[in-house]
Parts: sequence; structure tokens; C-alpha cells
Amino acid sequence: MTPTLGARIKAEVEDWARFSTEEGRLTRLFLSPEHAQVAEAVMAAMTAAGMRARIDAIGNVVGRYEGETPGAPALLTGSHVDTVRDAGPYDGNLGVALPIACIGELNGRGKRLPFAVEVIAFGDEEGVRFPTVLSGSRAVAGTFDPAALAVRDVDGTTLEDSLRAFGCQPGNIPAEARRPTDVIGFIEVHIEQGPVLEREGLPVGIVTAISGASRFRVSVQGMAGHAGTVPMAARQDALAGAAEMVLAIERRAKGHEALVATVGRIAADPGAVNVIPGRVDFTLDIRAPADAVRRQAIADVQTEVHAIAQRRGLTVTLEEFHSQDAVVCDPRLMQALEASVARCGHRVCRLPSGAGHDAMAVAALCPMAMLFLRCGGGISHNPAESITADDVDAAARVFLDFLEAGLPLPAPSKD
Ligand code: HGY
Ligand code: MN
Ligand code: MN
Repeated sequence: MTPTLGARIKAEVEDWARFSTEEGRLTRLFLSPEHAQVAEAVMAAMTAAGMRARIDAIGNVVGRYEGETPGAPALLTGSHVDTVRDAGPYDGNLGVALPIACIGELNGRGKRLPFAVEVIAFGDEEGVRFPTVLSGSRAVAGTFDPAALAVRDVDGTTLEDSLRAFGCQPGNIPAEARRPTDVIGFIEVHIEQGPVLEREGLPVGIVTAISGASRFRVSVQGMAGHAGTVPMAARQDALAGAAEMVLAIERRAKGHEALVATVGRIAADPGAVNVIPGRVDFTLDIRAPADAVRRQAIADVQTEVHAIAQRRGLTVTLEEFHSQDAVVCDPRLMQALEASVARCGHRVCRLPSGAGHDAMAVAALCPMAMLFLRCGGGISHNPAESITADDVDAAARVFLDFLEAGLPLPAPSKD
């Protein structure tokens, strides 16, 4: 039996999962050798689908399928191919493989659209290797900050040197910015990474908005000392202080239903069993659908961690290295996507995204919308992430319908 379009897409994404830094688990960081491997596989898939493929100045893979008239404005689509550590295979990658396969279907029928389609495999959405986030999509949107070229990874390698080692010319990044007149909009297909569609019994959903997010590096400075001789009352224990701060952060986030806060990484120095930690560094990720809620939570957390430090004879610094306001999806693109969902026989479900996406950055360039796909138990950023071929097939049919019937968008209503 010929595999369905959905089954082929799912198999392709699972095949890409072998491009990983680590044996037996998926970790693929920006500008790594594994990123180069998946970029090659993506280019091959784009070429096979009848697209012209290239790697841009910041390591994105860009595939273009011309419309009826060469050089026509393009619908942008795509997602990211970098992953978190010990990731599931579908986060980001599905949103690259699915549009490529759909273009392959059109190309197989010799079908050209009234517009071009560009599929972009962004290289730095997760922001795991460098203290940058969304640098690939920001370059396309024209909002990439060149100062980011100087940031370093844990080995001290700058983003600029890593780009050159990857074969990119950082000086050409500004030229990657698309002109608004060259694009129609951006559609990102992505797994939901949450439980709503599974609860609703639906394969796909339409995203309404993406929560704003801030990321911090927090450093707590105490006094290293002998674990056996320093009385408890005389300690400036940076790890005990950090632990109290982490619980205070958790308490603050639990106090507001739409707020989430996460301490994802913590390190104690010098890290010896018999030494009172003199320094602790941890990360803080804090998000909310409403920017004012997130900002107020950040202010409260700063007050609280400084009070804890003072009580314990510690010092604490918080350095914000990423801040992205919430973005709303374009109503007309949403309506066009919803019409495609309905034509494909599914009930329309609208839902917000707590997870961040490249669409947040591309929203600075053009109208954007997102199509979510159900994922098992809402699990993601976890190797247990799962989807079904039937749901991928449903999403691909919606995407194809959108390409063939959803655009160009009707003129905006007069009211
Ligand atoms: O962190 C996020 O929301 C996304 O997975 N980068
Ligand atoms: Mn992710
Ligand atoms: Mn993602």
C-alpha cells in the first residue's frame, strides 16, 4: 500500500533525527556539524520537490518554488531544525518537512500558484548553543542585531566565528532581510506542544497568539567555605540561597493562572562535595500571553531574589538576554486557514501558543498565522514527543488546500 503523504512526511522527520550530537538521543545545536547534515538533507528534499535551495548568510536553508510568474511575491513558510537537548523529533522539523512535501505534490502535478512559496528551515529558534534566540528568523525579518555576532557559546566560540566555520558570510546577513513587498505572509506548521487538541479530539488547530517571553542569566555570589568547619549560622551559601530563590519564583508563577516560569539550568561552583558553594548560576525563562503580566512578574521576582540575597549575606545579579513581546496572529490569514480546515472536514479550534516560535520574529515583517498539529499527551522538549501519520496527513491536506484555495486573501473588508 502506498504510504500516505502524512506517513511520508513523518518518516522524513524521523529520518532527520539521526543527525544528532549524541548517540541515542536528539540534540542538534545551531551551526553544529549535525546542523550542517540536516541542512544538506533539507536541501536535497527541497530540490527533489522542484525548489531552488540555498543556505543563507545565517545558516537558514531557503527553498523557493516559483509561482506562475517568476519573481512573484512569496508566501513564506517553515520552522526550525535546531533542537533542545534530548529533544523529540517533531518540534520545528515537522514544519519544514510538511511544506516541502506539499510543494512536491504540486510540482508533481506541474501546478504553479499565483505566488511563489519559500520554505525556510531556521537554524536558531531554540537558542540553546548561544545566548541568542530566533536569530535566523530575525535575519529574514530584518531585525537581527549585529551585536549578537559577538556572543559566545560555552566553549567561548563567537557566533561570528561559528558562522564562518559553517561556511556563511556574516557580513551578508543584512541582505537576507526580505522586503515587505516581496512577501504575502508567513504560515508556520508546528506541533501544539500542549494538551488542547488531544482533549478536543482534533488533529489540527489555529493559533490565536504567541506568549511573550523573557530569559535571564541569574548569578548568586556567596562565600565558599569548608563544609566541616563553618557553622550553619555563619554561612553565605550561594546554593541554599539560590534554592530559596527558585522556590520563590515558582510560588510567584503559581500565583497567576496564565504565567509560567522555569529554571531550566543551574550550576554550583566550585561543585565539590565538601565545599560550601560560593557561586551559583541559573537560568530563568518567564512567559505570559499578556506582556504587562510578564513584566510585573519580572519586577516582583527581582525584588524577591534581592531580599533573599540580603537576608543571607549574598549578592545576586539578573541579566536579561532575551525578551520577545507577545504577538497576535493575522485575522485574515487565520480566517483563510480556518476555511481550509473546514473544507477538509474538521471542526475549527482556536488556541493560544505558550511555546515560542519563529513566527514571533517573522511577525515583524509580515502577517503571520500558525497551524497546530495534535501531539500525544501534549508532550514536547522530551524524546517521548509523538504524533500520528493520520494527523500529519490531515495537516498536509489543510496546508495544500490553503495554498490552492486560501490565497490570495480577499481584499480587507471596508468596515
Ligand atoms: O522555548 C520555546 O518556547 C521554543 O521551544 N523555543
Ligand atoms: Mn522547542
Ligand atoms: Mn519549536
